[in-house]
Amino acid sequence: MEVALGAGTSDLVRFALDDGVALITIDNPPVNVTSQAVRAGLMAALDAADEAQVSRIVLTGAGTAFVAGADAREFDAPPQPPHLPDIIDRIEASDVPVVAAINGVALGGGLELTLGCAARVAAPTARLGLPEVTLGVIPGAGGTQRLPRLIGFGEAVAMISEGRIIAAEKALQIGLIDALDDDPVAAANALVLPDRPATGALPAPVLDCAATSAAQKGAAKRAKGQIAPLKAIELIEAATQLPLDQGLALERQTFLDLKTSDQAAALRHVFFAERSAMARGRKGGDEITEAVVVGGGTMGSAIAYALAQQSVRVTLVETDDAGAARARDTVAGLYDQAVQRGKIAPEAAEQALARNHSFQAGYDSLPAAQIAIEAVFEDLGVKREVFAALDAALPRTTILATNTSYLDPNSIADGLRDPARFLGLHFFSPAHLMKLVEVIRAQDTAPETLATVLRLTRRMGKIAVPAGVCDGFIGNRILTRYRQICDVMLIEGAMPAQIDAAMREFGMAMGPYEVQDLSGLDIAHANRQRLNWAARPDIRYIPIADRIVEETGRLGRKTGAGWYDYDEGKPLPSALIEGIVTQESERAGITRRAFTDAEIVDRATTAMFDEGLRILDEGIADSAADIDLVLIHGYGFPRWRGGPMHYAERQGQSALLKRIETYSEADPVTWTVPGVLRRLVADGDGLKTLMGDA
Ligand code: 3H9
Repeated sequence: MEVALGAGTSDLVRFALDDGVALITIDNPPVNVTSQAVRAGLMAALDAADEAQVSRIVLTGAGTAFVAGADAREFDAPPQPPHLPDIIDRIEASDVPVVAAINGVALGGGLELTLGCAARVAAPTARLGLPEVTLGVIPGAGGTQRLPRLIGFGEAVAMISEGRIIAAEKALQIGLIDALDDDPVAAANALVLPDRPATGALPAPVLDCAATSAAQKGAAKRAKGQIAPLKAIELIEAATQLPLDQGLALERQTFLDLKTSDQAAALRHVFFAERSAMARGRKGGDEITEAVVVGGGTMGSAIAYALAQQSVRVTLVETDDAGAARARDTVAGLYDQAVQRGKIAPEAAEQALARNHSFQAGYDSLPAAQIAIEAVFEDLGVKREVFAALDAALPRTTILATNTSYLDPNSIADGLRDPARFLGLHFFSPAHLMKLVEVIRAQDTAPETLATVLRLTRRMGKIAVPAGVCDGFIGNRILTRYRQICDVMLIEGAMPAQIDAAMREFGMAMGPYEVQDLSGLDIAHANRQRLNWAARPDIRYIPIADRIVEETGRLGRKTGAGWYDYDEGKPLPSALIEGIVTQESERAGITRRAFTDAEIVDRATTAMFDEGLRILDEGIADSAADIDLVLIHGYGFPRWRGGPMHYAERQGQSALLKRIETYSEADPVTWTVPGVLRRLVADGDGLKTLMGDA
């Protein structure tokens, strides 16, 4: 029997009575987060249960989730009562046993709610965890104190410091839940309660120094620079010493401090930016089942493999039989890797290769695919020939996509029967692993074309960022500017190793010169030639990189040397390169000066922001959050800094304007003040208005 809760409560929490048992259902779609209204509803439901003098309370979630945690959208504001810890304390102290019926994900505050309960039953499909550190906070409603009491120090410290989410079966094995059942509500009703005290009254966990040091090492590797995992480890250690109430108070204070930290703000920003990006794939479009990929190199093969993982049948086109056979080997190699990593059984891999892939030379008898993706050599003439052939061989409705990184998609599309079904799909290598794809709107791309492609990329689990046409689109355009600023710092006094170390310390996955050595110096060289940088009045041309390519033939790791010398793979500063750098300073009449690491980071990140602002202002990117996603997922920008736009925005627009003005006074060619920034500061509008962020 459903009972209405008191006035002032929303219907986000439902209350029903059945044979002396109260069923409390949290119904806050899509994932039942514990917003203020839910918390108020829970308190009202507990009041109603008291009043009805029930013998048991069963707590569950509506839909497919139990509770995904606290509502992260509320984290920017001061916490509003009733607070989750108070609800959990009340549940734990209740004379009437409360049993959690975990019907789906129980994460963060959701799992903490269940830890206050007398017992937990979960559906086999449920997943459980305290992933707070991935949002830059720690469990703030008892997780660091109760979980180690329940499952032991070692399991708890690993789970919480990594933010690891586990399957229900594993949860049963480690004692986190008491039973598994397809119908957790019925099972929670019937469960014989375990004979043990409330979780908070269990003996303090026993410190395990080896587990602590493994967790600290893991955090240093996986989450370098991040505060939350280390704080979480400290709190779990504190649980071994402090009585529950003191441990909880310490945890609460730490949670509240971290909640307002820069790192938490950055990680929340990225979390919501990713959700918005994925949501684009839910806006219509057709389902793709049959694709053609042209070009069986590393990129084309990986794209074909990634498509096939979503049961798309892929025909890979090469120029001749030998090329088609090579492409087959490359794709088979990707399946082998998956087998080696235990992701797929050998027979299943063989079947998938046979079922989902075919390889052919030329364009005869192609299937009527819904999409064709070109991944051939980066040459306008070659690409145009490919599209002319595809246009002739495929139905008029087939979407045609180019995987170019730098060429103008509008020129590639020139001459097509129907340019409305043409666009760019800029995958990042290795395409089956990298989550980012830039989806390039060419001048005639139709909205339906975009919708179908975004639906496909969502299915592939990709973070798809739409972008307009400009040189390098979003990511490579910002990369070019970043590298250019670094080269300016080289000629003015820094050395590659210092810049790399400073950017790595900031959190970039690699420094800019290390990356060039890895990817090859010839690509950027060819781009500078193509854009005629040496003769451009709007660019302060620094000849160092071109001299390295042209005079020394050092193209990076593939030639055994580049910006660095290599000793058995270990990069070492090169006297030859440092000589070229100082020679160029002299030639330009520059007295070299020292740069601090902080200045290097400021200049590099301000340059990325400056270029990003122009990209936004030109309408190339749809939002600042999208730019952040591109840099984080494609270029190693630290997630916990939120991306270059978010990172800059936290510094304040006036400070940024002043900084760029100062740089520009000294070097007006490299630095011009973006008009849009002046406008924002003059109007007193926050950068957020321009950024249109979540
Ligand atoms: C916490 O609990 C702190 C406590 O310890 C202390 C409290 C005092 N908040 O990902 P999806 C939205 S910290 C607000 O697309 P899926 C999401 O934005 C929290 N909104 O679906 C999206 O909205 P929209 C600890 C949230 O099926 C929609 O739900 N918990 C939150 O792929 C669907 O999400 C976590 O860190 C949230 N916490 O995956 C869990 N979570 O439809 C974070 C989701 O408007 N969440 N939304 O775009 C997840 O890992 C995944 O969202 C989940 C579902 C696995 C739940």
